[in-house]
Order: sequence, then C-alpha cells, then structure tokens
Amino acid sequence: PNRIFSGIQPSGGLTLGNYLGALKRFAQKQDEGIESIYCIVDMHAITVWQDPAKLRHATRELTAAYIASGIDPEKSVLFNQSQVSAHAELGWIFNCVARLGWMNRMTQFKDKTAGKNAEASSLGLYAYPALMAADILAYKATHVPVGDDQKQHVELTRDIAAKFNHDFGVNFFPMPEPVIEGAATRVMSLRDGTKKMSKSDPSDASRINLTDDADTIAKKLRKAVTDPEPLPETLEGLSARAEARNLVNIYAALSNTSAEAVLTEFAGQGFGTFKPKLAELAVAVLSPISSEMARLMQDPSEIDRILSRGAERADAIARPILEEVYDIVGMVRRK
Ligand code: AQP
Repeated sequence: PNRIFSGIQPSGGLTLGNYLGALKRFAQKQDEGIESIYCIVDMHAITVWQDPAKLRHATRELTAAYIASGIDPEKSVLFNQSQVSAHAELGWIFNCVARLGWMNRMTQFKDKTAGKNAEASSLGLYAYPALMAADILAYKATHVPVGDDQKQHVELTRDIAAKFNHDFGVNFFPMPEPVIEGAATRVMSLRDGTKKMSKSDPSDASRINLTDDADTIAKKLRKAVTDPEPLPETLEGLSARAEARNLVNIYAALSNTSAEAVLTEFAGQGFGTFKPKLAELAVAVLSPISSEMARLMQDPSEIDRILSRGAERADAIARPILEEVYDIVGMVRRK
C-alpha cells in the first residue's frame, strides 16, 4: 500500500515555490485518495536560530496555509513534528546509521553555508538529512512529493533505509520514492534565474509570498528580471533564457497546463504583454488562499486543536514502528 509523507519548515513566510512545488501537489495527492501525512517540521526549522514567538506564529500560519491550499485535516494527517517524539528518537538512530561521508555530499548544507563560516553552523543543520529520513521512515512512507531541491535528501533516505536493513539483516524499511512532477518543480528567484526562489532570500523582490497582496504581486512580476526577446514557439527557444523559462513554468503550473501549451498561446509576444497576464493569473490563484489563511489565523486555538489531533493520529502510526525498530536494534524496553 502506498503512503505519502512530506513536510515544510515553519522558517518564515511561504513562497510561490513552496506552493507550486509542495502545497498544491500535496492537496492533489490527498484528493487522489492516497493516504497522506503532512508535517510542519519545526525541529528542522531550528537548525538555524528562530525567534520563539515567530516560530510559533509561522507554525500556525503554515498550518493555515496547508488547509487553505486544500489539505483536509480529517482526510490527511496534519501535525507539527515536535509533538511526535518518534521523529527525534528515530533521528538519533539514523545519526548512527548514516555515514559522515554521505552527509559531506549534501548540497543543501553547502548552499546554506556558502559564503559563511561552516564551522559556526549548528550540528543540527549538518545532520538535518538524517532527521528527514526519520520523518519519512517513521511512517514507512513509500512516496515523498517534494520540489527538485529535496531529491538528494530522499535519495539519502533510501541509503539509510538500505543500510539499516542490511546492518540488522531485516527487510524492515521500504525504499521511499521522491515524487517530483509538474511544471514548477523548481521555481526560480525573480531576480536571478539561476537561484531557487526561497523564503530565506534576503531580497523580498526575489519571491512572491503567499501573503502578498495583488498590487505587490503585480509589481514584483513587472520588475522580474527578463530579457527583451519575445516568447519563442518551442521550449528549445528558452534553453538559454533561465528567467523567461521560469516565468513560463510558473504560468503553466498556475494554470494546470504545460510550458509547451503556454508557448503555443503566447509565442511572439513580449514580456510587456505576458507579465500582466501572469500577474492576473497569480492573483486569481493566490488571493483566495491568502484570504482563507487570514480567516483561519483569527482563531489560533482552533489551529492548535487541529495540530494536537493530527499529532495523536501520527503518533498512533509511528509509535509501533519505532518500537519494532528499538527491538531490532537490541534496546531493552520498559515493561
Ligand atoms: N523554489 C522552489 N520551487 C519548488 N519547490 C520548492 N520548495 C521550496 N522551494 C521551492 C519545496 O517546498 C517544500 C518545503 O521546503 P522547506 O520549507 O522544507 O525548505 P526549503 O526547501 O529549504 O525551502 P525554502 O523556501 O528555500 O526555505 P529556506 O529558505 O528556509 O531554506 C519542499 O518540498 C521543497 O522542495
């Protein structure tokens, strides 16, 4: 049987990249009837320092974003990671399974410490992928919908699962598959077509936030870096035009079509025409989501109740799996 797990960090406001690469697709998977477990990974967020009040706010706001994007907390399991201790417990065991050499190859750690003193980053930031493996495998999840940037971490999860199975001579953990699909698996920065759109980019103009109003969205897209050429007829015509390709992919993902279909519609037109159309589409898709988020945020205690209930359901799945892991590893347990 298939089971989906995925998570998002409450490390700030959400971007259009998080929506198209993750939230929107999570809702689609749920609606296809696949058992889905969605997590607000607050323990990942603290791998870089978070202001406690902002972390609490971001956790509730991300819960609201999940629900506003179509996650039904009755159909899917929706909760925050720190309420289910199996993540931390299995994470430790996986710290003892994963090899230093594997962690050294992780590009996210390199990206996040680029230009900084890596020696001063937290041990947690370095070990993050082992905790992510625990997030997924605590539920024996088989499929992990993520953006392209997370592919390497899901591959590491498979390596950890395989080594655990091999080291203990068991066939216990499944090999989870990354599910990376759609027109916007990697939404790029509006200022630089070679960088991914990210909630922690210092430039707010580089991203569209889920909470941006219509004027802000239109302005950011108007100012997005592009080139003076009109849109080509085929995808090959975009191969050396990263910024143009990004806007076409965003349009395709927002309108549930392919980049080819967008080019068929707009070939020969310049960005002067395309950008306002894209802004109109982005506002039409995002404004119902941001207003639903604002409505849900008016009652934080209801959000907290949803998270507690989700945590109970998550714990009921993860705890028996973790108990089996302790038994396999040889830990004597309390009777
Ligand atoms: N630009 C993107 N395009 C497509 N998908 C994206 N995702 C993130 N950025 C893009 C997907 O969103 C999910 C949650 O990501 P995360 O919050 O765990 O952290 P991240 O991948 O590190 O995202 P950010 O926005 O860049 O956060 P910061 O700046 O805090 O590091 C994942 O499925 C991810 O693939």
